[in-house]
Amino acid sequence: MSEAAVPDALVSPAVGGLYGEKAVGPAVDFSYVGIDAILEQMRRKAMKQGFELNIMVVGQSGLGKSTLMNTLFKSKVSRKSVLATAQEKIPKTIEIKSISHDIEEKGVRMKLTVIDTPGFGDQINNENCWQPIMKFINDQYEAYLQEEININRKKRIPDSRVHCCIYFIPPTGHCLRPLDVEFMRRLSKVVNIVPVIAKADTLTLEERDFFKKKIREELRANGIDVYPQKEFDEDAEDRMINEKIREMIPFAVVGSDQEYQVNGRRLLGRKTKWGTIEVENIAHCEFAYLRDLLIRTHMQNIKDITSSIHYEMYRVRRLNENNTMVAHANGIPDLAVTVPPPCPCWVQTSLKIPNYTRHCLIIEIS
Ligand SMILES: Nc1nc2c(ncn2[C@@H]2O[C@H](COP(=O)(O)OP(=O)(O)OP(=O)(O)O)[C@@H](O)[C@H]2O)c(=O)[nH]1
Ligand SMILES: [Mg+2]
Repeated sequence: MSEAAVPDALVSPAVGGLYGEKAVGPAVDFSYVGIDAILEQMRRKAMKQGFELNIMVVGQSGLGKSTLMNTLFKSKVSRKSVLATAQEKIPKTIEIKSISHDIEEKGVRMKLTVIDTPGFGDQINNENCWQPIMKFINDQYEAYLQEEININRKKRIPDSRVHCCIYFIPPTGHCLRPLDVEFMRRLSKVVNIVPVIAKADTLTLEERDFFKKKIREELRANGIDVYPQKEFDEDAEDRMINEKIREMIPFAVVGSDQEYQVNGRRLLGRKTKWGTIEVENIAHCEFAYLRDLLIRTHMQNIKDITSSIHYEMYRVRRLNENNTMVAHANGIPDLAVTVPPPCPCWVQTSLKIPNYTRHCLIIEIS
């Protein structure tokens, strides 16, 4: 086909055509295929669809979970979209509750959902107190799975899966409590856990550094893999960035939803007799690092790991269960159904999941 015979509609957007003006001017590079234009197509699609992120907060009563979520909404994440409200006291959380917030910035829409939970481990006997949280997380996976396997499924499945669980550690300055270890060990197998030291303004800088180091050691000793998990680093660059985060975890945070005027600037802070603790100031606390990890640098990765690791394990296990039930109903003995062993997170043992997780992912069940 001669050059003149190319229909207009086929002219690459990169040289005009579909969206722009007809190409005039500099000679076209004939070796150019236009593969890079896929990025623009993906960007347009993502802008239209918007983004969703579901964050859960868990921890002992009074550690500032609800306050921190308000801080997150009112901080630079969504300051523009939050109307000034009367300064009311945050009530005690008594049930698991989801609050969604639509945020728009530079034409990008995001639905941020926070799942607030009541004080965890407040009873005299705290055995199995992690179960309601585990159930909530699994219920969301189940809802997604049911929609996914529906014959007439929605084009876009509503995603209520918990992408990340922020676990609040009390600022004791000593070490993790057995309850903290138990919760994180069990839950880190089904959801991305981001531990934080609550009310960090109650610790001196030395205490804070010591406590952070101690917690990291204890997590390691107990085989608890919190987000960003080493196992899921994709390449050397990923590893380098995530290693820095792993060295900082757990973030020592301070929360507040009260705005103050300091040196002519309006900011979120906690006013004390000796000054104002600015929650977004990294010299005062590590809230900004937490926010950046969740929203600015790792949001897509947090969602990808939820979908390709945690949800996938749930899906494989549930479909295996169904297959086994059908086989039993048809009188087929167990051996005829070749199913992999159930995922460790499901039998809820304290085993550390080895690379075996990845093997689960490639098992397709027809
Ligand atoms: N010093 C200090 N106090 C805080 C901080 N964050 C919250 N508080 C205060 O701690 C109290 C409890 O805060 P909440 O946010 O209701 O705590 P919660 O964890 O949601 O409590 P429950 O709903 O009972 O589980 C409130 O008086 C807050 O103002 C913080 O970072 N530092
Ligand atoms: Mg609360």
